Amino acid sequence: MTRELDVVVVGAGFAGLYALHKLRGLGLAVHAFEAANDVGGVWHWNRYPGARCDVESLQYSYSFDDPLQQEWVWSERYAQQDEILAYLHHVADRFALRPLIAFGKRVTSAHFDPAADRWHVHTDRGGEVTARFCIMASGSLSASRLPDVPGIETFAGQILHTGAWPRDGVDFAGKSVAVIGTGSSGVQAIPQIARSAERLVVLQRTPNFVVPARNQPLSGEKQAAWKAAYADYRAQARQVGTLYDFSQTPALSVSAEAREAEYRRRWELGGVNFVHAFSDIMTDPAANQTAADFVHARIRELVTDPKTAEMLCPRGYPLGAKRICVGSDYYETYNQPHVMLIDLQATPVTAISGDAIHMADAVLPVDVIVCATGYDALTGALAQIDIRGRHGAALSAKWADGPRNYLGLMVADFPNMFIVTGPGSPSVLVNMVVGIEQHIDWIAECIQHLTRTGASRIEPEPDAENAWVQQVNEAAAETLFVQANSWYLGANIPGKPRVFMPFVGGIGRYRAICDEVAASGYAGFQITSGD
Ligand code: FAD
Ligand code: N01
Repeated sequence: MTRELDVVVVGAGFAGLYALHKLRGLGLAVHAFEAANDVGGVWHWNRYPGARCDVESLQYSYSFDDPLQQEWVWSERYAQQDEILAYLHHVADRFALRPLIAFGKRVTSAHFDPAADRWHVHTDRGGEVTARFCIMASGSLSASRLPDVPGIETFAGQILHTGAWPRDGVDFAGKSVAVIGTGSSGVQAIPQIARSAERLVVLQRTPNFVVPARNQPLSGEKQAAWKAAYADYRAQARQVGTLYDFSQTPALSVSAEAREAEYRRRWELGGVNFVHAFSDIMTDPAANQTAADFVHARIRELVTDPKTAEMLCPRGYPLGAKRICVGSDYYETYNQPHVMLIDLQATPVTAISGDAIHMADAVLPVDVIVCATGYDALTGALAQIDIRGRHGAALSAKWADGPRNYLGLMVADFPNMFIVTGPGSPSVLVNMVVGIEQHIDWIAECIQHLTRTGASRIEPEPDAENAWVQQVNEAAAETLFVQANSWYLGANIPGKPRVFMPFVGGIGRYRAICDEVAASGYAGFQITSGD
C-alpha cells in the first residue's frame, strides 16, 4: 500500500531528526527512512576508537529547544562518539521521533511525478511512499569509500572502514594492524589503536596539518556559565558557525616574535582556533606559510626520529586547504617503537593479498587493515539514490560536471526536493549543527509559505541557479582552499569533477542571502500550482 505524506525525509542524523521534529510541529504528515538500524547518522556509524567532535560539545549541539540545551550535561570539551550518540538517542526519545522513522531501509529511488506534484520514494526493502516534499538529509560525509587496491576483496583478515565500524568494537591486542589514511579519522584513531595493537603501520599518502585538541573534562562552572549565556552564544553562532577567536590582524603586519607568540598561545589552547590566529591565513599564501612553518617546527620538536618528522611535515598545499585535523598525542605516537610510518608517495601499495599488503619494495603481513580513507563527500549519498526530476532526467546526469543548485537547497527541474547541507551551502566548512538548523528552519518556512498560498510546486529558475553556482565558484577562487587536492573539491574520488563544492562565504552571509530570498517572496524560484 502506498502511504501518502506531506514530507518524506531521507536520513535520521542531526538533520533528519530536527526535520522530523520541526515539520511534525507544523502539523505536517512526515516520515523518515534511515538505512541504519537506529538514529545518529555519523555518530551511529563512526564508532572507531578516538572518534569525537572537534567543535566544542557546548556548541556542537542543537539550539532549537532551550530546556534540552539547559538539561543535557556534556562531560568533555570535545564529546566522544558514544556521548554524542547518547545525546541523539535522547533527542529522538525526548521528542518522540522514533515512531516517525523506518529503520534499516535504504532509499533507492525518488522520482517526481509532475502530474500530481508528488515524489514517489522506494527503498531496498520494498514499500513506497508518496510525498509533496522530499528532504535529503542523507549526510555530506556518509558515503564511505574503501581504497581501490587490487586484491582488497581477497584479504582474509579483518578489513574495516572508520565510517562503518562494528558495533561491538574491535580487539587489536596482539594484532599487527595497518591504518591507511591520515585525515581527521586516521589522526584520531591512530594513537588509540597504537595503545593496544602489537604492531601498527600507518600508510600515509598525504601528511596533514594536525593541531592538538587539548581535550579535557568540562567543568561544572564552565558549563553553567555557558548555559547562562546560551541565548547570546547561539545568536553569535548563527552568524559565524563556531565561536572561534577570529583575529582581524593580518599575519605579516606584526613582528615575527609577536606572530610566533600568537601561534604558540593558540597551539597551547588547542583546537581549530589555531587557523584563525590571523585574518589572512586562508587568503594570503605568505601569511599561510607562517602558520605552516610553525606547525612544521612543532612536528620536528615532537617526533624524535628526524626522517619520520620530515615525512609527517605537510608540503605543497596551504594549511587549512585540506580540513585541518585535531589530534591527541598524534605526532607523539610515532615515537613508540612498535609504530611505523610508510610514505605511500615513495612506496605505493600495489596489491592486497590474503594476509598482507604488498608495496613496491616490500610485503607487509597484517592481521587487520583499518581504512581511514574518507568519503565521497557532499554528493556521494545523493548519487547512490536514483533521483529523477520533472522530465524524468537523473540528478546524476545533471551533476555530471559538478553539482548545480540554487542556494545549495534546491535544484532546477527537481521541484519540491530540498537538500540539507549539500554542495553550494556552507555545509562542511562550518559547525554543521548550526548549518543544519538554518536549513531546516528555512525549508519549514518555505513549505509553510507554499501551503499558505495554495501553491503545489517550487523550483529554482535556471538563471538563479547559474548565478548561484558562479557565486559559489567565485567565493572559493578568492581563497587558498582551491590549492589542495581535497575532498572539498572531489579530488579524492577518481573521475569526480573537480569543483569546489561548499559555499565559502560564511554562514552569516549565507543566512542573510537565504532570508532575503524568502522575504522577497522567493526570488529566483518559480512557484506554481502544477503543469
Ligand atoms: P549524517 O549524520 O551523515 O546522517 C545521514 C543519515 O542518512 C545516515 O544515518 C545515513 O545512514 C542515512 N542515509 C544516507 N543515505 C540514505 C538512503 N539512501 N536511505 C536511507 N538513509 C540514508 N561536523 C561538525 O560540525 N563538527 C564536528 O566536530 C564534526 N565531527 C565529525 C566527525 C566525524 C567522524 C565525521 C564523519 C563527521 C563529523 N562532522 C562534524 C560532520 C558531520 O557530518 C555533521 O556534523 C553531522 O553529523 C551531519 O549530520 P547529518 O544528519 O546531516 O548527516
Ligand atoms: O577522510 P579524509 P576522514 N590510498 O578524506 C587517504 C570529518 N571528520 O574520514 O589526502 C591511500 O579527510 C587520504 O589521502 P589523500 C572532517 O570534516 C571530522 O579522515 O587523499 N590513502 C587521506 O589521508 C574530515 O575532513 C572528525 O592523499 C588514501 C585519508 O585517506 C572528514 O570527516 C573526525 C586512499 C582520508 O582522509 C573526512 O575525514 C573524522 C588510497 N587509495 C572525520 N584513499 C573530527 O575530528 C584515501 N586515502 C571532528
